[in-house]
Amino acid sequence: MTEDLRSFLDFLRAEHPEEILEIKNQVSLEYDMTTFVMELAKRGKYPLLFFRDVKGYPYPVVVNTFASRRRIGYGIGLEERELISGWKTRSADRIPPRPVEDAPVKEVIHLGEEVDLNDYPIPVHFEIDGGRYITGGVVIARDPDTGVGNLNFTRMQLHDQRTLGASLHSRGDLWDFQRRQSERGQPLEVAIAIGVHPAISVAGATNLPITEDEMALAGALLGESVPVVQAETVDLLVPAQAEMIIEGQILPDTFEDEGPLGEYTGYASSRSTRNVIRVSAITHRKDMIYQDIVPGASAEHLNLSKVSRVPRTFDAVKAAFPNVVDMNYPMSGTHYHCYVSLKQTIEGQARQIMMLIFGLDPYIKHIIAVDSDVDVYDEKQVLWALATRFQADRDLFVVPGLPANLLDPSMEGKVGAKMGMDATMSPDSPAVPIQISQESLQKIRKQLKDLGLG
Ligand SMILES: Cc1cc2nc3c(=O)[nH]c(=O)nc-3n(C[C@H](O)[C@H](O)[C@H](O)COP(=O)(O)O)c2cc1C
Ligand SMILES: [Mn+2]
Repeated sequence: MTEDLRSFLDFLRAEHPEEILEIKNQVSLEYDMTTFVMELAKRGKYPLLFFRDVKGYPYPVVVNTFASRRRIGYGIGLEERELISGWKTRSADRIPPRPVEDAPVKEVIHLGEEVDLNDYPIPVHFEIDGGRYITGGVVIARDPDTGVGNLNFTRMQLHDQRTLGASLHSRGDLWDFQRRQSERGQPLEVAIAIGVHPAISVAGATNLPITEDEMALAGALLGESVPVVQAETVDLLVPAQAEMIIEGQILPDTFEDEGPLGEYTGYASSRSTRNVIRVSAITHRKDMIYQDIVPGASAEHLNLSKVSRVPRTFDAVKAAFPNVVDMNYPMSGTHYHCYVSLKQTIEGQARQIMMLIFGLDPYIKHIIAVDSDVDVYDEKQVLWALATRFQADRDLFVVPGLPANLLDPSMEGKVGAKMGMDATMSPDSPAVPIQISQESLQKIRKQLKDLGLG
């Protein structure tokens, strides 16, 4: 496995050059990188983008790292198809980080007054956004009571040269640490790692129980311990091979307006906990690469969260119903849709499974259950099953008043409705799905290859 972001980029250049697109033209810090990502997505293209020349800054910027599931797989050593099943095995044996002396991230050190966040290519993504946002930073912190470490992704707005705004709206572990420190009138020390190996980013987007440190999950996904080094101004260990570290404190009693930011729903959100981070140090490599994640409903923002969320639900569903075959949270439904396939053994089972998924994942709003001949990753097949195996008066159910994601702009109040659609074929249905001849398929596939259309 590769050991840091830059060796991962070298690996892609050498082994999978189609996965990386280098842009030599000058781009502006405002909007251009987002536009590149969104326009390529419209064309069905999701390469990692390496911007050599960002106007006014000496550092290159990498975006779209997590936009393809295949590339996330390359990052953590799993085939795209194994991302769900392999996750469980790979994440089981946690490997704690290993303190080292040699830390490229300390090549340049700025302390106190010398710190200026304006010196780094922190972009503005959308016109509606409140300003420049750090979106690709992994926030490292420790539980103030137990000392257990934590990784987390949080949007951070650049307020001024030494101040960032943050929103801890998803009420994760970082939010809980901050809440407890704030009750004591104490700040919470944080370090923000920018430009890290994909295994660390994937671990950062994972919600482990508060008693478990995601840095040890990063080690498990990497297959070896993450090399870490003591931060300069806070009592935290940070990835020694990161491109950049920002150190600081979340203040206990200071709040400032933050937002809006284009969120994964495809809408701008001003919902914010309005936290303030006072920055005390920045360290980075001399020739650092800045890593950004395009927010909004971008493939990478959505994929990075889904890569650990789907296996968590799938494992629990599969433990109760081994006849569940596959599960997909499709990109088109932001975080609110789920397609699940199963080999139904008793009548009503698809409904039972859908109820379980609603119980396990409060973000899920609409589920389509299909038979195992339908590929849940192929939206056309799922919608074909809905068109041909589903009757709304018989196969649809709605459950009102369940916890839901508060960023859903269609919600009124704090609870939402759930809809299950059973698009599995009834056992007595006389319908026979048409299939093409397997023998002919083998033959024609060869011919298509010869024609350069394979
Ligand atoms: C790119 C990205 C951006 C995110 N931004 C935020 C954010 O601004 N605020 C927030 O509360 N959660 C955000 N999340 C979700 C949390 O990072 C995620 O739930 C994390 O696993 C929580 O970790 P923790 O419970 O260990 O603190 C984001 C996730 C991703 C992948
Ligand atoms: Mn956590």
